[in-house]
Amino acid sequence: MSEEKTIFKRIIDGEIPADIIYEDDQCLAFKDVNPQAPVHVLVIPRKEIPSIAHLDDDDGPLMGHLLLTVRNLARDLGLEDGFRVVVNTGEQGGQTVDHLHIHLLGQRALTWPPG
Ligand code: DGP
Repeated sequence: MSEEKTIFKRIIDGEIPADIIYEDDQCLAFKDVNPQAPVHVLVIPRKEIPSIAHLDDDDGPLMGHLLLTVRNLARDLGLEDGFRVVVNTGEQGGQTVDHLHIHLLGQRALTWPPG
């Protein structure tokens, strides 16, 4: 795990721009730069947690808040026909940014299994 600031921490700190659609004291949500669906949003905690594997036991309320934020965004973005929530974790999980993030994908029929 790198000690350098991640790209998402730089977005949190306002050092690089992002298309932020929601933020509060615990998290922010912004459009993925490489969208895989018409709606592709990332929800990230302000707290620097590298991945789900790095969660502390007392991060439960924060994770609940992130999922409720996903629910609210899905509602606000008109995803009433369904959506997918993905949290890539670690090298084999396809994680490329070492700051925990939840992908919210929608507005197209998503297939299963994923690649
Ligand atoms: P993952 O593979 O789960 O670690 O997904 C990382 C996602 O982050 C990927 O879909 C592309 C997105 N991403 C990477 N860099 C940036 C950036 O600078 N801005 C935005 N908005 N998204 C980024």
